[in-house]
Amino acid sequence: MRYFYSPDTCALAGHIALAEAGHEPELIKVDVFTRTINEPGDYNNVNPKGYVPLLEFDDGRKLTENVAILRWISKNSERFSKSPPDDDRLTETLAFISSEIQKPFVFSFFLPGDEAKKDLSEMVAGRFAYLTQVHDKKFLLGNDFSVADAFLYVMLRWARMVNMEVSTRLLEYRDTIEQLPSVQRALQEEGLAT
Ligand SMILES: N[C@@H](CCC(=O)N[C@@H](CS)C(=O)NCC(=O)O)C(=O)O
Repeated sequence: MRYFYSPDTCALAGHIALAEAGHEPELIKVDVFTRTINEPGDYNNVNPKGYVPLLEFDDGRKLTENVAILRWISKNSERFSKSPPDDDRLTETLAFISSEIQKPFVFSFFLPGDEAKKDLSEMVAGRFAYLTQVHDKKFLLGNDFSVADAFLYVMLRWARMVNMEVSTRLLEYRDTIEQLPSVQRALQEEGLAT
């Protein structure tokens, strides 16, 4: 199995989930700005979409999109199958993080125009505020860590990177996740450990 990622991007979520699940993929670092990898050919030949993450199975099949990759990891490991999250809730939560937090976050980083940036980051802050209101368990889907937590953790890293204010509850949640050995391992492998 090979996992194509770029450090501290949304692909860190799948990286953490793979580590937590006990999968040991070969990690392939992609430069998303030049779309190149450390092997012959450019990344567009691997993924015509041009972005990370991408999970490639040993038989050559490829899976893209955070939601699909994270769901695959959740369903294909003993670790997550021990106490599987409700499948509909998992999909709902991953879709929410992907389209309501991750995408506007990325646009706020790269779109020109201060007004657009401000609107988008207010939108993201509103989504974090919503999550603070509705989630009262240790993790997003209950008392067990799920792949959705790996995804939200990465979004909270981004919030820290841009000094976005988030609730104390989410900060504590982020810090709890950051202590997990799988998270520390993925951070180490991406050169992000402090
Ligand atoms: N819809 C995709 C979006 C992935 C995405 O936005 N990836 C970013 C990193 S967080 C990327 O590789 N951007 C480079 C590009 O779009 O060229 C998914 O959820 O997997």
